[in-house]
Amino acid sequence: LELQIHLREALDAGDFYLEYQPIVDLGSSQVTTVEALVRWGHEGRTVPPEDFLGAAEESGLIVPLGEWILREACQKVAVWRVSDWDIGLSVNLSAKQVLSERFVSTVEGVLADTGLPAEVLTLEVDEELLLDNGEEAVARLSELRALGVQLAIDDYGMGYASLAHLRELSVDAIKIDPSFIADLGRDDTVTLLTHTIIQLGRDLGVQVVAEGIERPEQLEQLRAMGCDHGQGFLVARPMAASGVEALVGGEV
Ligand code: G
Ligand code: G
Ligand code: MN
Ligand code: NA
Repeated sequence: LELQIHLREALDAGDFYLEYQPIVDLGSSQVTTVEALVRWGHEGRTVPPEDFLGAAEESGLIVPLGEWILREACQKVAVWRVSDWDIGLSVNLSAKQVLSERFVSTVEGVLADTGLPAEVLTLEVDEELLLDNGEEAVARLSELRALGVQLAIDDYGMGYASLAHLRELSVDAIKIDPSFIADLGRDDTVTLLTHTIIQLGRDLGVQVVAEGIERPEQLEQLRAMGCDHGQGFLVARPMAASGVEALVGGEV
């Protein structure tokens, strides 16, 4: 409860900030998208999202916090795009946010206010959201997609019935869970599964992003498998907005 009060105060005080992690096209090595990642600057140190998102969900603060994250990131990327940089934005959503009453109109309003074209924004949801909330989640996400934004399934492959989700809901991208990438080339089953996910994405016309690339061999293997996009500490770490500005139009 004390944490929940602190979080409310932090939002009012402007103590949350965003980092951005570049996602590259594995063919060209160009940065195509940045994923916004929230942090809490608290008593001189940075608190990672794992340590406060659960409490923010429980208290419902995730709704105004999520709106702040979306607005802040869309504003930044809209400015970066003015200098002719065709950069996209990916934002993580939590279940409570997606299922909240006004979320679709919030997204619509933020796009209108910031002037960011809808198709430049990707909204990331994880499979748990679909597992736990079935029809309601699918209906809400379909409304969001009808706005013209893109949908991505985050941490893909970890959930039960991963394949079925692709049938219920049209998505634009799947992000392969880092646990697969960690064992790529080291575990034959994982390597085969990763290959299969990439192939599935190609067959369905869905973009595939590999997450958690840390070693050069992983990058090479993913390229050879025809994976579209990559993200991970080897490519680039999450960075402040000023770090992204230094990349404009260039390679990481
Ligand atoms: O950035 P980091 O590795 O610390 O993120 C840890 C977890 O927090 C990841 O699961 C990530 O998806 C989640 N996360 C990071 N930023 C946001 C955000 O802005 N909104 C939501 N809902 N989750 C986020
Ligand atoms: O759940 P989600 O995919 O949104 O989590 C994103 C988080 O994963 C980011 O906040 C980032 O800190 C973390 N991350 C990104 N790349 C790597 C990586 O190469 N290795 C590890 N261990 N974590 C990563
Ligand atoms: Mn994500
Ligand atoms: Na996530």
